[in-house]
Amino acid sequence: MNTVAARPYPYPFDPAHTAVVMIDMQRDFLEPGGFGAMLGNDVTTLQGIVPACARLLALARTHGMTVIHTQEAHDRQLADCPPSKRARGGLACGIGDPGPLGRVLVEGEPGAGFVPELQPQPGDIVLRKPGKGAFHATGLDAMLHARGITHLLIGGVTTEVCVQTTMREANDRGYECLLVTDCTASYFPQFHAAVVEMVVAQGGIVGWAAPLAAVEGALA
Ligand code: TIU
Repeated sequence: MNTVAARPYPYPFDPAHTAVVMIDMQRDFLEPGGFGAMLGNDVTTLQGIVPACARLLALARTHGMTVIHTQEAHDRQLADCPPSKRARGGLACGIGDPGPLGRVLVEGEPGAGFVPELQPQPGDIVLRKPGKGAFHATGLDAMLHARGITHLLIGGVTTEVCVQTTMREANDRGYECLLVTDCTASYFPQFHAAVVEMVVAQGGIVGWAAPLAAVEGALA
């Protein structure tokens, strides 16, 4: 067992039963011209976490943890995109429409791909998901059970949308989750801070939170 100095209290985990889940580090959310920008966001607010995310992925591979990259993207016919999701926001260029990074939030398009620094490596798992939570309409739960994974180290974007939704879904399914606080970011810094606080409040009602240095310290 390794133990992370975490909030609200120490987080014990066994790397052999732990997955790093890197949520949606895609060009569509981090680069100009993608879905995040179409929603009116300043995408540069997310870019600062990329080096820490790369370190977390490298650490996971070194210690034999399962690495999962999720990707919010729809099939090319948008058959898995609820009309409500496509209509939301009344965007001039929305989900499925042609944009500077290809069709917005569609699999196989440049925007759906991961940022260059965080490309999946051999042995990593890539999980496409149509929703904000990584458990909705995916095989993630079965995949984790099959590998004996009980603990999740979670990073990616955005903290209050896909990251928080996934962490709550995982918590309800019995996974012990640690939010790696400097490996996740929001377009709204105040939302990021609020999520960290609400996760660890009430005795860790959703799970634990700690910076990457604390995870590195636990594995040193
Ligand atoms: N808009 C926003 O903050 N996020 C998303 O739409 N998806 C993810 O968080 N991946």
